[in-house]
Parts: sequence; structure tokens; C-alpha cells
Amino acid sequence: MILDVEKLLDLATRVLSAERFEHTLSVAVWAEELARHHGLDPVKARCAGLAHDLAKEIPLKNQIRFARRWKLLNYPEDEQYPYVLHGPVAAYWLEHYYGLKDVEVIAAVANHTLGRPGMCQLEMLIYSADLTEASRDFPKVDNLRQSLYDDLGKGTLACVEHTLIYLRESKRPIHPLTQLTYDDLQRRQTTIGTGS
Ligand code: DGI
Ligand code: FE
Ligand code: FE
Repeated sequence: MILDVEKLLDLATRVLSAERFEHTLSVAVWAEELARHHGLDPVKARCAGLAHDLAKEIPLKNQIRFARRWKLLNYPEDEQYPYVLHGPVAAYWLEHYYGLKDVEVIAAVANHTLGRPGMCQLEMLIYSADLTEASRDFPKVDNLRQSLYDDLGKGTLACVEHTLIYLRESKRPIHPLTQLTYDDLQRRQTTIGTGS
């Protein structure tokens, strides 16, 4: 199916709690604003924002079951911290059961929690908009918002760095993909302008 904002909005209204729905709307609005600012497709940004947490409220046991069935488990940590599975589960469902065809939107939903090396701009946008939407409130959130506005790549790197610091400080385990995403974005910053 082609991207349909109204259908995704309707789906989000039906499957999400009021609180999660508010967060979802806020991600969609912020992602769309950033997309317009950076010359990216605003409809893709809005749709990916609306879809990113569709699987978040599926009980974790069932998320693990779906992830096993659909072969979405790539690291031992995926099962150890199953709250990182809702992106890949939603993306698989949207692609294979809902008929969504847009590969960038599917990837942005799949990778919104951990990122991945080689993220496209829409993936960066949703990863970062999720962390910095209007209702997020932590000391450096305004700096991150400004940084995303100034430069999407640098801003996303700052967002991943923030996540790493938060995980370390709260003594939570770091998923290998979060570290790989950080390393990749940092490398891309240092190689910008050198043609690689
Ligand atoms: O679904 P949201 O709450 O809107 O946000 P999210 O999808 O970014 O994050 C879900 C959770 O995943 C959040 O508690 C932070 C956590 N997370 C992100 N990266 C890592 C991680 N948890 C661990 N253990 N390791 C990570 O690298
Ligand atoms: Fe999420
Ligand atoms: Fe979210």
C-alpha cells in the first residue's frame, strides 16, 4: 500500500494507549518539521513517526514470540532486553501483513530504538525525533533539538551519545547495535568532506 497518513493515524488510535498515542503524535509532528527543514519527505517522516511504536504495547512475551517466528533475533541481547524488539516487530508486521511498501519508512520504524550502522536520513530522523519530541524533558534536550535542526547527522550522533551516557549512568547494559551505530555516525562525521 502507498503511504496513507489517515490509515496509520487510525491504526495508532486503535492500538495505543492515550499516553503512547500522544507521544506518537508528538514524534510525527516533530519528525515532519525536521524533515521539511532538511528537505526530506515530510509525508514519509509523519508516517514513520505515526508507525514507530505500534508494537510497543504488545506484551513482551508475545513480542519475543513474533520476533522468533519472523527471524528478527540477531543478537543474544535482543532476547535479554526484549523492550528493544518493538521496532523490528512493528516494521515486519507493517511490511508483511499491512502491505506497506516504503523501504525507508519500514527501516525507520525497525531501527528507531537502536539505530544501525549505515542509517539513511529518515532512520536518523525517527531515532532522534523519538528521543527529543516536545514532551521529552531532560536537561540537555533543548541542545539536542537545536543540534538536530542545525545538522541531522551531528544531531543524531549527539542523540546516540546521550543514550549511551544515560545507559551507562543508569547501569543498564548497552546493546551492541547502539555502540555500532555510534561508531558509524562518528566515522561518518570524520570522513565527511574526504569523499569516503
Ligand atoms: O519506545 P520509546 O519508549 O518511545 O523509546 P525507544 O524505542 O527509543 O526506547 C525503548 C527503550 O530502549 C528505552 O528504555 C531505552 C532502551 N534502549 C535504547 N538503547 C538501548 C536500550 N536499552 C538497552 N538495554 N541497551 C541499549 O543499547
Ligand atoms: Fe520505541
Ligand atoms: Fe517512541
